[in-house]
Amino acid sequence: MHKTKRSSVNSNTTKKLKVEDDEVKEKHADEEDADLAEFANPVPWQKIESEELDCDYALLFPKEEADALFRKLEEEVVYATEEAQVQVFGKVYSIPRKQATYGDAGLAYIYSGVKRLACPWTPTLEHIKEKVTKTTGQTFNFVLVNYKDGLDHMGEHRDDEKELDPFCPIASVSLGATRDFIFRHRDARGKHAHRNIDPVKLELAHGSLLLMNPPTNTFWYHSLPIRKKVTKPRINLTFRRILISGKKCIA
Ligand SMILES: O=C(O)CCC(=O)C(=O)O
Repeated sequence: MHKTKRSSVNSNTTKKLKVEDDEVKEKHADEEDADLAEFANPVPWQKIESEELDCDYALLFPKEEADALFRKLEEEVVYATEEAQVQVFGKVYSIPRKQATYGDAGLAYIYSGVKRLACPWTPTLEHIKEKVTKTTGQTFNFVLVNYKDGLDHMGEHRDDEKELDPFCPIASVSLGATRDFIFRHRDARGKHAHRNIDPVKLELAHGSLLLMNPPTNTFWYHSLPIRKKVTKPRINLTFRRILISGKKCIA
């Protein structure tokens, strides 16, 4: 009897423990699902492919959130006071846009022959970086911020500096006016073109994320042409991962 009673108490306790155990397991499973859901493409991706070009495009932020991010970046980002410049074949040119660079402490990036030191992340840049990381599973330690209106543009170039991690995509977030964005294969551009490969033309919308996956930037140049009819401004953020072993990356 005693034994039976004990065993019945034990059995009740075991049942209770089992119910609690199941609840804990369920809670963990829910948390895991939520984590996975964040990583597992919460946005509908569009694949953009061509020969040696591999990009993914998605609307990352809905309009209202993108509007708020634009406003916050307007308050937080401090653009270089001196005229932004690039160096091409040893010659220094002014560039038609405002630029700023943010990133992890001590990082610098040599871009078109000009060294740019990273300012500490602002809260909004950090927030956008985290969202990009959660969506893509990739980590970034640097961002180049470009601010443009319709007359501002960006000439053809590749983001292929040796300081960049060659396995990490460049993640380009656009806020503000929609702008055309054009890729041209290195063998099909300029007077030395020797192959017939169609350019790839995209529109980068407010709140969008364009992922330029390797080896895109080895083979394809990209540019943002002038669009005089675009009167509204645009902020573009290109998140990058700089290799920190190279001495050149550290200021
Ligand atoms: O404004 C853009 O979308 C282009 C930015 C870009 O090409 C770059 O930062 O390398």
